[in-house]
Amino acid sequence: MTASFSPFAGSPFAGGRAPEALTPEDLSAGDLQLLQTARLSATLRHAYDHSPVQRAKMQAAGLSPDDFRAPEDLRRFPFTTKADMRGAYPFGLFAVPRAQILRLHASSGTTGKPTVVGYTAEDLEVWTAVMARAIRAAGGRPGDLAQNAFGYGLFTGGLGFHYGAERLGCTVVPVSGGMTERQVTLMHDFRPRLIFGTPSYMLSILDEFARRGLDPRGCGLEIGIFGGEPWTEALRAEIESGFGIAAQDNYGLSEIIGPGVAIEKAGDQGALTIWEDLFYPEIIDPDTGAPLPDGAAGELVLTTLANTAMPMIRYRTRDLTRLLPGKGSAMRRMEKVRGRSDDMIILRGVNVFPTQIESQLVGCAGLAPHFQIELSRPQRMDAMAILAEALPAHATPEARRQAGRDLAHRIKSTLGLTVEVRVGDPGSLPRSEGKARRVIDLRPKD
Ligand code: DLL
Repeated sequence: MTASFSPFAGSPFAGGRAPEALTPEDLSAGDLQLLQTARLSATLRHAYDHSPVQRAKMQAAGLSPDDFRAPEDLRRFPFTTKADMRGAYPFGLFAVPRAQILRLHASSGTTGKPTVVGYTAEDLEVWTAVMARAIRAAGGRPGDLAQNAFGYGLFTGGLGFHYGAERLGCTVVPVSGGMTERQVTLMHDFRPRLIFGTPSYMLSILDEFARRGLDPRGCGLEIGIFGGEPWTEALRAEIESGFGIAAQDNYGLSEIIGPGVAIEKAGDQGALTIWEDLFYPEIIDPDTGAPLPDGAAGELVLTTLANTAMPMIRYRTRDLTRLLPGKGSAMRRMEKVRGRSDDMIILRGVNVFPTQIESQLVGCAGLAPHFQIELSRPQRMDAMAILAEALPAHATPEARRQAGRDLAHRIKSTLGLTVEVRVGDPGSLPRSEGKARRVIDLRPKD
């Protein structure tokens, strides 16, 4: 039964052109829309026929795949949410028998059971191809040596980049995240042109270079592809100048495929091209769920166009961004994600994202780029403390007090927030090996 779903069925590309061949340059706006329409229709049909959860949701909304004719019709279909994923734990959203799944991944999330995702052979092929395409678009080339510092395992970062880089023809060093001493030794000795990892882990690597007295700009690196967590232009500047590289952003999430949903192409920093032949984006108002036009800021919603194991219909990512027109391509771009709606802190009536703190802190004189945000409720009022760290050359008590005052002042004048800044000893904050834990919430649970 499941064999009847082909990601290419009914499309102008039926007959087996691999997705890898569908570079943005290949597709006119008209062809892209034809392809999306055919694939959306096939995906809705596949989900309805093979996923009881998705069918029940469509039926409850009084809809069937026959109600879909054009991409505008998609907005009538129900969202899929994290709660649906949890409710279906572990395999309830699969639309193929478990035995056809070749790989499982899971993301731990902050609470409760992990979110489990599965891949058929076709899905792994699509993922590998789109990752190869993404790495190439960011500037990677066949023959490059690529150090992969994303964690291998249930997290999609490690294996996603691994197979994509191999497909492109790179020499992959599968070092994974952590063991930072060895990481630096390998970088120094192997001289990779490319590196992949989380942006916060790159800072840990930078520290290790400094500790060893080695020059991070002297190991031949040219391009880094980073993602897995929100990061700011300030952090990009820190990483680019620290390593002497171009630092490109890559966005993705396990529920949709893993890394590879969108990438900053070489020379186009600040906006990520969404591979719209494989993932269909919408922006909605996070409070009402109402669709918003291109250009408006809101929550990103994604529908998969070629996934077989787990077709995702209108998945609410909770990531906040906006859609921008394509550049040299029919495929639209998205602004760098500034945070997740559920990471937003509301402090005495002011909304703030950890990235806004990062923007103020990174590059502050005397402070290292590491930080954590501590929330507490000392006298029934919420309070925020920024845990920062002195740079070794600025670690005197007076220099720390000054740096703390400067940062508190910057945060007050840009975000309107009164915060306490505690500047610890050099090396006192925990170092990230993957996704950084930014918020420590000490407030009593009510
Ligand atoms: O983080 C997949 C990934 C791995 C993407 C490596 C890029 C590089 P999850 O563990 O399921 O998957 O977490 C997905 O991480 O919904 C965002 O909130 C956040 N995220 C991922 N990439 C970015 C990014 C992977 N470039 C969740 N900018 C997503 C901001 C990001 N947030």
